[in-house]
Amino acid sequence: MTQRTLIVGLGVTGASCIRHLAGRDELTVLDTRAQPPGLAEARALHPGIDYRLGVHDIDFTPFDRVILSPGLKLQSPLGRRIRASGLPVLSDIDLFCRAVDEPIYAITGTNGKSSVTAWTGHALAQLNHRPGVGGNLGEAALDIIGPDRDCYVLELSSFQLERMQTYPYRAATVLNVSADHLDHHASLADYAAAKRRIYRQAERLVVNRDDPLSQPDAHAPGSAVTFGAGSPAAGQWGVRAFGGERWLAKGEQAVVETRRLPLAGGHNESNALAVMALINGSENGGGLAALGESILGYRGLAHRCEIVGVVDGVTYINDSKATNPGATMAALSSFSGGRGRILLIAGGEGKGADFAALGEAIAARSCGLIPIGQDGPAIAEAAGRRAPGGRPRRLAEAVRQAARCARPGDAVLLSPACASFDHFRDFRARGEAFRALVKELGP
Ligand code: UMA
Ligand code: ADP
Repeated sequence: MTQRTLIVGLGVTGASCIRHLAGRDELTVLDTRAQPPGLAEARALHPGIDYRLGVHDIDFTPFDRVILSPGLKLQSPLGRRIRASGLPVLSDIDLFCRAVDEPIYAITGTNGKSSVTAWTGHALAQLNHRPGVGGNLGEAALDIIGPDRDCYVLELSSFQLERMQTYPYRAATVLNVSADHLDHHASLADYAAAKRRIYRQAERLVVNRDDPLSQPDAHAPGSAVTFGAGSPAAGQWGVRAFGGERWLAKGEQAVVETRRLPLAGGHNESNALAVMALINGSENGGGLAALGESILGYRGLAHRCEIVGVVDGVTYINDSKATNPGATMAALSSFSGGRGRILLIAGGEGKGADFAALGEAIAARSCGLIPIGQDGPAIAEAAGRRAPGGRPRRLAEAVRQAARCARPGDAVLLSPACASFDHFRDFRARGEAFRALVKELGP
């Protein structure tokens, strides 16, 4: 029977839902924006759909179900009305899970989701699988479905997870949980609980044993395997010394020497362990040795601890995707201990974050701090530095100041701990601006 479906939101997700359901369901599309981004294409391809734009309420009685885009807050007036309507509320990921039979690897966490999703996709391809890779990473899940795929790797946000009904994954992980999005979620506990929903029906739970907020609820039915920084117990993933070298290991078995990993930093050791723990058992033969090799060719994503230039002996690192304090602290740990100082450029839109722990990390390393944007001064205060007054400093001024202060051997690290929306379209635009500013500095 034809379902009468209300799609709420006409961004990347809404547009993918229209493509997926057009011709099957009777569709109505609602967006509170008068000109949502997917409108022109949707109208051209699907003129028969009923579009309700620039509205915050409609009569819900003609519908059988609602597909709710992740960007629309459940706590917004429209979100509340939808939930009060009594209609089943689904996400695009529910449609995805109903549409595919292949194994799904699902990844969430405060930091490292995109990196681990892309890395898992890379490793599966090396192991002769044909993965589809997408979700919150950028390409909507429904858009990556294809006849050639033999498995899928999905990055899932807390916003997607909190509005989902089904979680049928081959393996799922919450990489870590620290404060983020507290302007959307009622509390850190609520945010963590939304993330842990990923474990509800997963066959295998890949659990960060070092992170208290990531632990699955006692009634999660799947089998658990853990990863973490220390020496692993039998069957678990961790880091061990063999012959004086550090290795990523499964129990007693050495798998990959850490110095061979393509990406630096303790957080990338943790990410590599998560990738292998997710895939282990789906190697297509070759066992742990093949699994270890499969992660080595990965080159990392732009805007995550990416070296974008060395000018006059100073290394410039673009970590624009660090949009919360946890990510910036991981970057500080990765680049500390070198021969020079770190000059950290941080600030932007703080999303209600508490900067106390980041302030301590900056103070403990006595690294230079150049605050930018709306909440840069709050980070300076937390680090015990003089908070600049006047108008918020722009990135261009910060890069020029860093270049004047830096000495050969130092690293200038853009790792803002904040969203970019006070001065940029998104983190990519901020990272590209940084790259261009570094290029202007010299050869
Ligand atoms: N919006 C309205 N009115 C509406 C519907 C949406 O004003 O009726 C606003 C939202 O408040 C939001 C914006 O429109 O500010 C976009 O919302 P959306 O749900 O249409 O977003 P999409 O374009 O579908 O993109 C979403 C994810 N965005 C969000 O969750 C905000 C994208 O993740 C994701 O790549 C895409 O689906 C495909 O799965 C982006 C993101 O920033 C990268 N995610 C957050 C993060 O990673 O921290 C969670
Ligand atoms: P997400 O998709 O969760 O935002 P990304 O892979 O895009 O994650 O990385 C976002 C930021 O988090 C980057 O600054 C990156 O260097 C940092 N990061 C990556 N993995 C981790 C981790 N395991 N722990 C802490 N920070 C991390």
